[in-house]
Amino acid sequence: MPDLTATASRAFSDALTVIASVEPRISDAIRAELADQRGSLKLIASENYASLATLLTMGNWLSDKYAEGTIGHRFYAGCQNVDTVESVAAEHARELFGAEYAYVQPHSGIDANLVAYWAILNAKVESPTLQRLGAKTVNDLAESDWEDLRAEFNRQRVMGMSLDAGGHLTHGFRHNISGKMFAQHSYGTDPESGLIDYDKLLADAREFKPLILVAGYSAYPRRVNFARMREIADAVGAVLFVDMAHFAGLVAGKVFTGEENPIPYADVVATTTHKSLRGPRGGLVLATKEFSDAVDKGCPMVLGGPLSNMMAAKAVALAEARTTAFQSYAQAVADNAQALADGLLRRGARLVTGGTDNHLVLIDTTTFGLTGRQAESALLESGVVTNRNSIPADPNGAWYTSGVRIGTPALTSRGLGADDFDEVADMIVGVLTGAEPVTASTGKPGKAKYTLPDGLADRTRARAEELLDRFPLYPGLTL
Ligand code: DSN
Repeated sequence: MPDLTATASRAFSDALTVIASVEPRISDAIRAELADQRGSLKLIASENYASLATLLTMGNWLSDKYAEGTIGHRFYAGCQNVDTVESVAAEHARELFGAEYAYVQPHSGIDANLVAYWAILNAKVESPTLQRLGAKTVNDLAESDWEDLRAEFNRQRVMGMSLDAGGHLTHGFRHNISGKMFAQHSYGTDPESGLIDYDKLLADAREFKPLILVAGYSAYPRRVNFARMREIADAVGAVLFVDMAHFAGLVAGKVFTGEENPIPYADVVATTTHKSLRGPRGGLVLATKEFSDAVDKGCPMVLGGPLSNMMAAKAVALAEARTTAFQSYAQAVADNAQALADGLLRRGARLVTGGTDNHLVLIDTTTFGLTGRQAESALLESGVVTNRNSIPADPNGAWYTSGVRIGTPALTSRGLGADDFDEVADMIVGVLTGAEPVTASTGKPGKAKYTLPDGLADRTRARAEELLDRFPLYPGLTL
């Protein structure tokens, strides 16, 4: 077996030489990004490190081909190779997740969610306009019918988790198109436990009667019972749509099984491919046969032409996710999150829901006297990369926030284990304990500025670098 890392090193190095001959600032930025990623403690819950094979798949001639439409039914000639790429990626997605149908064209998670929403409207809305026209899908409508249709679709209802409870913008938030195209109602979490209260959710759903019940999250540190979600959707006649962008890797890696696996329960599931799934930046949609025709209309109804090079990279990453090595990785992601939560709690941090059983923890920074923004900045100065995040009933709003979200997928890819995450917890609590908010010029508590004791940031950064030196990113990659 040839040394594939040495081969990849030559490939990347040669590619950078070629790029530098045209625009050296870009090749420099690519090298600098690798250095940044190597040297910082990357704890953003939605980030990861794709494999060298996945990265190499993105830069090639597939990028130059237009291929709007679907496999075997394109609006352009000469798409036979794109058909192969898309078929292989979809086959891997179906088999990996046990789904009836997979659509691998979405360019991002938001795109995937929009395709899902459009497909559900398309398949489910009893529209007088559509009935009047005897049309099967909205694609058959004339321009003059669109106004009536918009009014009818606008009355449709979506019910998703609120942003401050951990839901995503696309689950009906008022500043996202999902909150504009639908009437929306958010469900929160129990004020005491921070957990989803399924009985209350059922009662709310009975009152609101959504067309679409959305399950899934970006910042909820717990598993969801999708069997309960299915029961609730059935009780009110809703379509169950699951956004598993954050935990797709834990589903693929068989950490979330039984009632924690959304695929057997949901009508439509969307995900990104670059978070815990560790693939290229992009999205995909899984669906039951009932919704497959409507999902297949994603491009050009919702999406621009598919990025064939990215679909190829999805195929490679999905093939990797079908291995037992990936299953071990996914289990380590969850085990490491547990170790991180235990380490933070033992050192006095308050965590939303009191802990975690997925890949992320959410620290309530108010117990350190800090906003999320101050905590995020103090940690970043110390070489610890996290992101600020709202917590339930957040007193500081969505910009400053009162929490930081911390995830284990990226550093687990580098090989860190439970003891290492305990050390990470020690660094985080050290910085948050040392940071002091700076009073604003108005005399009110400041929300952005902070101070750190002399030397704390440098000492923490040195500790982080020492830890990371033991876990090289892409071992053997000579760049
Ligand atoms: N940006 C993703 C996240 O950080 O969770 C969601 O869009």
